[in-house]
Amino acid sequence: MNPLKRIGRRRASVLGLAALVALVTPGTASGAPDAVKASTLGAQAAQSGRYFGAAVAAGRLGDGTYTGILDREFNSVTPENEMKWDATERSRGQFTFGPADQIVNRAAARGQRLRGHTLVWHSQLPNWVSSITDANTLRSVMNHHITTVMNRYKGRIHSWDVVNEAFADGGSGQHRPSVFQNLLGNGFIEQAFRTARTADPAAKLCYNDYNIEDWNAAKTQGVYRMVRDFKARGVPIDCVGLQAHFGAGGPPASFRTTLSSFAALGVDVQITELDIAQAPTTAYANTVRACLNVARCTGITVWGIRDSDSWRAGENPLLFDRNGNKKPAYGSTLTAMGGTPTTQRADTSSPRSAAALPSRFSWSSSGTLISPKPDATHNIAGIKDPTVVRYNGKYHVFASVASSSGYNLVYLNFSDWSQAGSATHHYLDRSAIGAGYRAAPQVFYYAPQRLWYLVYQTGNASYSTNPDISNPNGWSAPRHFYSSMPDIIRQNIGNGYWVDMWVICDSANCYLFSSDDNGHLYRSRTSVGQFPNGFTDTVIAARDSKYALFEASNVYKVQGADQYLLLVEAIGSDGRRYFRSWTSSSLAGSWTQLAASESNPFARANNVSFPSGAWTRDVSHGEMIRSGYDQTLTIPACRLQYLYQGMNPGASGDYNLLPWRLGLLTQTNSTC
Ligand code: 9MR
Repeated sequence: MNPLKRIGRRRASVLGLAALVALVTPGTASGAPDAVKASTLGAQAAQSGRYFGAAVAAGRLGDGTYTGILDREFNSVTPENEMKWDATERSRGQFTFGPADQIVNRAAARGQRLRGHTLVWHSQLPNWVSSITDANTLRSVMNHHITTVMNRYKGRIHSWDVVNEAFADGGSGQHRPSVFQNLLGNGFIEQAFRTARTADPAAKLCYNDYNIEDWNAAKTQGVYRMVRDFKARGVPIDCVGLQAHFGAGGPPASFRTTLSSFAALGVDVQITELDIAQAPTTAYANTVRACLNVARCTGITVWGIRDSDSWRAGENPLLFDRNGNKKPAYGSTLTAMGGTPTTQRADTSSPRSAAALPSRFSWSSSGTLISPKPDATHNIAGIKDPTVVRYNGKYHVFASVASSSGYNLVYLNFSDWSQAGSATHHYLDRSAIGAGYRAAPQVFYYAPQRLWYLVYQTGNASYSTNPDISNPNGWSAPRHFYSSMPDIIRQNIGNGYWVDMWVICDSANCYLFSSDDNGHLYRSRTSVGQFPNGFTDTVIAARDSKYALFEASNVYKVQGADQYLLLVEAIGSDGRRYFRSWTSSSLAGSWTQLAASESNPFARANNVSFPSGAWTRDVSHGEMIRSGYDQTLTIPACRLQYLYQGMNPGASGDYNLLPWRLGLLTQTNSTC
């Protein structure tokens, strides 16, 4: 946004509809927004509300091929070994969380969900536990272990394997011997689940095992009887994990019966460690189909990414070969979920390779959620240009505050939207950010430096950093990204203003987008290693007429899809603000129209319903609710939400004194 004397609502409204039609290039949007075929596993699984995950090893996170596939294909992560007892509590009471934290923090920052694996297991158990001989000691050690590990990751793990592999192989259908079984008896599993429920009441608690896929197996029946008994007696259990380590024949014929029989007990089922010897296409497709056919089968995890990452590497059981190429089973898996595989090449070069987002949008708006809170020294007229991340269980919102004396910034946090109105407003002119013209903030966590960045406009593109997003006093003094306005902007800006700086990074580069209120979107580049320094190579990333490509651009990575989303605010034929949208397969690529016209907008008064009253006709400068919080700016592929500024349609007068307020759009035509 521009803080100076600038185009007002009335001036914009002189644009007639005919003029607008000429300004806006024709959209490519076609028919209805129904069933979208995604081209990655996670995005396609999300179409039915499921996840598609992978076991991840902390030691491989430095391998770019590995993380490239992980971030492109998977929306859930299970630490392969890092949360096991021998990794987390090697000696009694001494907990080590480094490698598990690495996986958890990385996944959380990218919006990937997490499975916890595993709390109580006879294997990978340190000697000091297996050599305990006293039942009371073991019980207290087990409870302490469960509580400490679950507390560490509370709120971040969607499902925990509380007890792993407690049943014996063969025909007995009974528990296997273990130190837990031997000292605590059959009740140890129940004890573990009860402790787990207390430790993290929000996590789903799973019993996880192998060779329980065949309904006719004694082991399956033993587990089934236990779950039935737990449900009958109110012992907390929410899910059964079927590991699904299959031979080349794939799942047994009764696999779907097994899944639906467990589900009928009132628990979710999840395929937790899928791998299949030689990865036959049909075997993978059959496994996936069995899950899709059971409503309570909520997700699938493969036990590794490339064959060379597998604990069964000699059997090549996974979906990617050792070079990271998709194997035939990848295609059959994606197709079985209803997705469309793309060729390897198209994945990196075609701008249309992923269709994770629909081409039409409809929204429902909240009423006004956030209004100015003037104090003795801040006589605020409008609150504007919000940026938001969800981190540590809270929404953290930064916004511009406008008054007759100009623009500065405000910060507030709250745990849910119903609390937004009562949150305290912290004026950031009291921090080292200082007084004077600072506006249009953008916040993100720059993971390589473990620092929060607030990017904003000051006439230049500026930023401050803070190790703790929740500390309003922790921001550093402003620094500039550029020594002066890049030449290409100077040459094209005309009578416009240089506004709305926006940073987004992929694995190699960071890009800084900005607008000139004169029909140009600019893009500069630096490397991830050099950021925040070195922004150069400024180019015009998109151009249109002044009002069709006005300002307030947002650029996001669509989770699980080979797709980026660009939003730019436009001024419509009615003089009202709205958003147009484009997609690209690369941040440096060209942008293809998605929903980009007045009749098919990304978000405009004509595709927004206002159940609690039409308090605005403008859908103006805002920010998407992201699925993570890091510099990749990842958003979900469905059920989008957008925090925006709107205002009383009757308001007029000095632009800086307009009564802007914040509200939240929620997508209503999501297909997943
Ligand atoms: O994949 C894991 C491998 O790296 C470990 O060496 C092994 C040690 O037991 O555990 C593997 O994962 C197992 C999982 O935790 C439980 N189900 C069986 C998996 C394959 O052995």
